[in-house]
Amino acid sequence: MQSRPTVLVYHADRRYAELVRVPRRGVTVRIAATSSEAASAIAEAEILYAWKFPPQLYAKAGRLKWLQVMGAGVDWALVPELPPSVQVTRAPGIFGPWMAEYVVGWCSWVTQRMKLYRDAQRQRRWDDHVLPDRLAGKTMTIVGLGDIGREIARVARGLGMRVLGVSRRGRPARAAARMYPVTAMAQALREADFVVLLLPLTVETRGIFGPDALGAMKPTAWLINIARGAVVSEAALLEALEQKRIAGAVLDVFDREPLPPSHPLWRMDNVVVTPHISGPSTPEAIAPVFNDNLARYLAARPLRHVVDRAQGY
Ligand code: OXD
Repeated sequence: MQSRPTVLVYHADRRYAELVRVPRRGVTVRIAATSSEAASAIAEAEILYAWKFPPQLYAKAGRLKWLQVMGAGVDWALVPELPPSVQVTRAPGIFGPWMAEYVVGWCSWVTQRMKLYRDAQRQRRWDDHVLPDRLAGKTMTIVGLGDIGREIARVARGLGMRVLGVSRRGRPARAAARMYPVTAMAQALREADFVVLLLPLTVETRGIFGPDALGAMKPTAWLINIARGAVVSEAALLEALEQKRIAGAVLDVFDREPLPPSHPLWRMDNVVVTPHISGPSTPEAIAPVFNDNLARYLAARPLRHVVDRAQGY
């Protein structure tokens, strides 16, 4: 460890750096808002606090020991260029409440038939032929039951929903009435009224949600993807949506972001597109996680929330 380690904060929002609470021994905080600013600071950095750091700059990161990820997913951080000795830490406990409201909000949009009543309102039509439905009694299958999934499960259960979970090994979890290993995912999908994707993007999960998974869903079921676009086979999803083999999809993440204006998903009636906002990162929310780990780092104590680089999450 350098006597006064350098923390490089890589983000355009300066509040991330302003909220770094420096313990007594001190650190030097450097800020980079752009890739070229980062290029001139990375060689000094022992600690990197960043969102989507440019991988080509790791070649110069000779002193780097620890990367604290801002944001929920760590796939962008676990690139081959990142030196193997660097510890990566995530920020759990922050995104679950946001994403739970997103998921339950859009599930309610479906069951409360919000689109239908708004359309009727625009036409000044008193349409009382269709009644809303209830979330209570519906089944939500959450694929990827980490800390975010458990929070979504808690909120969904509070509304009377039945929650099934899918995880790598399918180990029992209090959050779900029943857990399934990923090899038996189709069984959990068959029962779902809402399927929520929350798996990390890894070599194993890329494209995991393809024709078989979509084919296992009920024609009345909705898919909600708040994981990564690439866990779903986009071609299979477009086909399932076009042929109405599933009721619809609420998509916050895409293969290509921003979603190109010519993309067919924009114009599909049974698709809701949101611009990757389901779990926003704020400097205020992540600062306590970083500052706690910074104090540990400087005291040579083990860091918390360390990512298993081999597993990819
Ligand atoms: C993410 C995020 O990792 O938005 O996708 O935090």
